[in-house]
Amino acid sequence: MLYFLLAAYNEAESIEPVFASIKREIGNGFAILLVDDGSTDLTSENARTVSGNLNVSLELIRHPRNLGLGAALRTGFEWIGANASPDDIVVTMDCDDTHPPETVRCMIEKLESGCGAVIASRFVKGGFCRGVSFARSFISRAGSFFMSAVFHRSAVSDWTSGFRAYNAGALKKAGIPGLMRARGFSSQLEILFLLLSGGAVIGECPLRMDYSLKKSSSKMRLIPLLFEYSWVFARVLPLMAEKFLTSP
Ligand SMILES: Nc1nc2c(ncn2[C@@H]2O[C@H](COP(=O)(O)OP(=O)(O)O)[C@@H](O)[C@H]2O)c(=O)[nH]1
Ligand SMILES: [Mg+2]
Repeated sequence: MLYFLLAAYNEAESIEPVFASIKREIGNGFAILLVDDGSTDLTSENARTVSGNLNVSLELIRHPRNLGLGAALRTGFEWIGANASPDDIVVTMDCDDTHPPETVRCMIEKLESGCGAVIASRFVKGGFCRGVSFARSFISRAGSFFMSAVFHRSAVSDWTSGFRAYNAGALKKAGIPGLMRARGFSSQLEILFLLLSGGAVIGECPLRMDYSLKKSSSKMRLIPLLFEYSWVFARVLPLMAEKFLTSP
């Protein structure tokens, strides 16, 4: 089974285009697992209506209040752990209509060839992100460049893209969600660290992303996020260092 795990916070406007583009691209044989993280708009209501109209299978989980992206992903992975089988595939995407589902085909192929997870990367050949501010683009690129230089054996080029496909068995093997602690956006980095330190092979596919399609405003807050990253680093670095920083 193919699951689309969408963590959403106040994405009412994007629900229809996101569900419709997944349906257009994938057809049948998938389910959407939406974690509505305490939205104050019509995110959940729209999800129910649109999934009914499009005949899409929907599992909706609601947090009573906003707990953060990491907490929502954790809830989603808990559901996957309890309901999916090890061969199932979990795709995480932003619920803001900026992640093109066409990329999923390439991601599934790489999972089938043995990767534990596949990242839709802005920074591999053929990938790009247009419509984003110069400052933000520079920071993501420089951050990922730095990480790839330090952990060059990982072959990861885009450390913070939230558009990923995971093998459900690989998540379990890496202790996800049990070992997840990050509650915010830094959870994406934490998940990758947990997979890599557990020995998973990570693949990448080019992500062609048009950020100007985004309907909601960005919920990413840079300064708190930098603090969160330092905390994730401090916690997981010892595990990573053992595998990636010692001589081969
Ligand atoms: N569950 C949950 N999801 C969130 C939260 N903040 C953002 N998101 C979702 O995480 C994804 C990424 O957020 P987004 O604003 O698109 O960040 P950007 O793409 O980095 O500008 C979107 O699908 C949001 O709806 C949150 O507090 N809780
Ligand atoms: Mg986004």
